[in-house]
Amino acid sequence: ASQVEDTGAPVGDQREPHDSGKTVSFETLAELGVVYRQFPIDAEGKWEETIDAFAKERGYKNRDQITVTKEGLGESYESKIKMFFDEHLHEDEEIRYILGGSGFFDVRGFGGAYDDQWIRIAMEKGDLVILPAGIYHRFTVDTANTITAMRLFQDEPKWTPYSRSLKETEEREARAAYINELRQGA
Ligand code: KMT
Ligand code: NI
Repeated sequence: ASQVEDTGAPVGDQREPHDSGKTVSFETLAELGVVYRQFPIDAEGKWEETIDAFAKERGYKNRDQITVTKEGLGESYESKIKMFFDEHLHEDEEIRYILGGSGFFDVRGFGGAYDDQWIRIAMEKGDLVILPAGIYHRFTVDTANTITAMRLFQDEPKWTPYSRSLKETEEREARAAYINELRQGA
């Protein structure tokens, strides 16, 4: 994966790379509380033990799988991917491990050089990302239109997306806690 900055609103097809040509460091991601790891998917299946160990260490007791494809979603495909691409936050972490296909997670910078700018994380097979609770983000498939991801979570996941467009997100506990953490880390 590579990180690229994508400053603008999506112009044209959200699935296009929209590559600004600027590379964002992993350090910048880490400063936003975003964890990015690679656990290559090997033919022998060793990756499963690696993921099990990682999940155990972080207390992710549960997991499931999500597949986003035109075939799988049929009529609702276009509306579904537009939904994923609406800027939002959650009250829990969002953990995704890519089992196949590819796509982009965009996260908003906060403070410093990337304040309120989109940072695009290109995700492919073997990539894992943890988006902290309270971070503004969005997701899209790329032009290949297919991705399969493992979703990891602790207990009952609180994945309700709170759209930034509704304006109340700034008042949310998870947002306040996130910003507090960033300030303490700075
Ligand atoms: C989400 O919550 O936006 C998703 O899970 C998108 C698909 S996961 C690659
Ligand atoms: Ni989300």
